[in-house]
Amino acid sequence: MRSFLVCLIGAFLLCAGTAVADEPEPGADTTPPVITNAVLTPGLLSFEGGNVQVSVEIIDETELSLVSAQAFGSDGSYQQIALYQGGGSTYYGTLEAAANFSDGTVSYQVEVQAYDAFHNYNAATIGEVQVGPAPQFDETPWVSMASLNPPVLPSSGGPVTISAQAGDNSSLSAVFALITPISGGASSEVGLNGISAGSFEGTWEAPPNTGPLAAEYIVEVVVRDDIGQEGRGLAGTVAVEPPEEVTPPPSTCKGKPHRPASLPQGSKGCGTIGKKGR
Ligand SMILES: [Ca+2]
Ligand SMILES: [Ca+2]
Repeated sequence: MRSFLVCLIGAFLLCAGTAVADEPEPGADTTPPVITNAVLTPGLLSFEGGNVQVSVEIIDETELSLVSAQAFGSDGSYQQIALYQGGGSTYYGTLEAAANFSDGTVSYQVEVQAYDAFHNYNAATIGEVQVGPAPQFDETPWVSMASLNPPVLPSSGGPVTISAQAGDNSSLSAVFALITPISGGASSEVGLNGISAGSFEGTWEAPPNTGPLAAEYIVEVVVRDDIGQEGRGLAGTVAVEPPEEVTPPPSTCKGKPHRPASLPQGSKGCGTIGKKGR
């Protein structure tokens, strides 16, 4: 090759007798540069990307005339990397890996080319840098029209139907009602079943109330999506009434004026009915 170029440059007559133009001159360098000991640091980046240091040894027995590096992204990108000679035959450069907002990994193949002074050429893919996927935005699940029926029960308790509309941009993993006694104490959960697209329903069996006051419960509908994000909606409160007071036996004093307690007891005991047994 070189001898051919020399002929073109002006020594035509001297070369005229040379039968094969590609025949190397005595002592000419016919060996391409060697590309070795490549290091990419770091080889793996988070989705935010960043700089990667390229270090590579390019060795030639005579003299290098041109070295260069490129990065080919799996996203179709292309980047020229300037190489600077460090100590000896080591060259350094910087790959700037862009942020990756996709849900897949983007990789960069780094290739190095080198020419020596005798136009011998070599190229090598020296490694790959990976930029991880970005965490994808995922909406929280929604709940609407949470309701319950009936809101008031007799002291014996009974079934309460809880219903809600719910959904998610991806999918739901759980739909349930969380029932919390207002007076304190542990909450309980009741699963809601899908009854039609986006509609859920379940039944909670309210326990009987033996206390002196109404037992009240807060009912919330809780939904979770496939990655555990939670949405909540208040369905309302349920009141279980206290037992009715025991009806006192019919008074024989009905219609008669009650005798003040401060007065001595009358013959028939009227006005003192509440004090029996004392
Ligand atoms: Ca060489
Ligand atoms: Ca979601």
